[in-house]
Amino acid sequence: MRNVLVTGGAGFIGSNFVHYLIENTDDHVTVLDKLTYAGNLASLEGLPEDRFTFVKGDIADASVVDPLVEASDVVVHYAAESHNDNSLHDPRPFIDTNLIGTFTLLEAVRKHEKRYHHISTDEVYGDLELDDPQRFTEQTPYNPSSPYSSTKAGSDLLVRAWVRSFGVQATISNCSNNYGPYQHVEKFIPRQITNVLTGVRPKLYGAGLNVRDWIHANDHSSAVLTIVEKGVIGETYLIGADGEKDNKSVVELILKLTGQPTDAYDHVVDRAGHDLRYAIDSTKLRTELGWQPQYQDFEAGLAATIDWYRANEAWWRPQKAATEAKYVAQGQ
Ligand code: NAD
Ligand code: TDX
Repeated sequence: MRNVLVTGGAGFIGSNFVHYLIENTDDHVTVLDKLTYAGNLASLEGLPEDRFTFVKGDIADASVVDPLVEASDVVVHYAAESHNDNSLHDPRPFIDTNLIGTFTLLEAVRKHEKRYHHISTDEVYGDLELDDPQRFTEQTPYNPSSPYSSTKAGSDLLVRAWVRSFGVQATISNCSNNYGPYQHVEKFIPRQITNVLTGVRPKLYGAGLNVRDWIHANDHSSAVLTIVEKGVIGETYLIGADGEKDNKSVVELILKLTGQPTDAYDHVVDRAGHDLRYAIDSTKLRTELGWQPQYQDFEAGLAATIDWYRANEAWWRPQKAATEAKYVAQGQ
């Protein structure tokens, strides 16, 4: 049995990973999470008490981080400020958590000589043209666009430097856009699902031609566990499931699956600096570590996600009105 420290485990992807670890290993999991607006303890309900510990705290606070890292065998670092739109209006928390927080964790894993896995995003590579036949690979140069993605890029580079300069035993993964249960209603897919469920028309930024490469959060979790167990120290692995869709098609599919007319949405003000297209080539992870995604039917995965939001209104309802009001105030 390993002691796994999961930072950001009360957030969307972190909580999915915690459930996945509990179901697929005999590990003990400790979650360190600051419970910002994006953290929700309800996402961790029902976990077995003898295998799960929750600690409320800030990853940028060395006095909290140090003893937790010392007591762990593996650290998997999900905690972040994660929303591009927020980073355009108030970048400071992105610097504090994504850069200083990652630095604080790296110093602790260096001191205590612990295995570390760093969760990152495909957004560090910037964006692609719609008709570019190439996809992002581990060799693509970094070219981030937003305050969010630049702080994630900076955090990845800190990890690379700590591996090379101090011999830290780390791996990095850069994943494409996730969907699934427990995603905050500020994000694209849950915003549109819960808009429909509350009688509000979905909101598409600009023309809606931007493309995202969707992967189910469970497939992200299985990829991360594969890298933690079989990944080569110092290596980066791209995680993706060949799920490219333009935003307009996703909104139309949500409307179809909820029995609405497929044109019942609004175009709203576009995001500043809006990345056009992300696309991941995950050949390295598949061929070198033998990983395969399980959720390859996007429509079925989206339908199951809609069912989850229908069945779990108590989970998202408290955040919905304030999140939507903030968007409306921004013309979005
Ligand atoms: P999220 O915003 O849903 O969750 C982030 C969690 O981190 C929250 O529980 C929050 O309380 C916690 N947190 C924030 N600041 C903290 C701090 N200073 N100390 C401790 N905890 C703190 O984010 P998410 O969408 O689950 O993303 C998780 C990770 O995955 C991030 O590193 C993100 O960059 C990466 N990622 C996300 C996606 C995606 O599609 N959402 C894709 C690729 C990579
Ligand atoms: O209401 C909306 N309407 C809309 O058209 C919202 C909230 C978004 N969009 C568009 C913007 C993007 O093109 O949908 C797309 C997806 O938007 P987000 O859910 O905000 O995701 P994105 O900006 O692509 O970033 C996500 O994937 C990569 C995560 O939030 C990041 O944490 C991750 O790194």
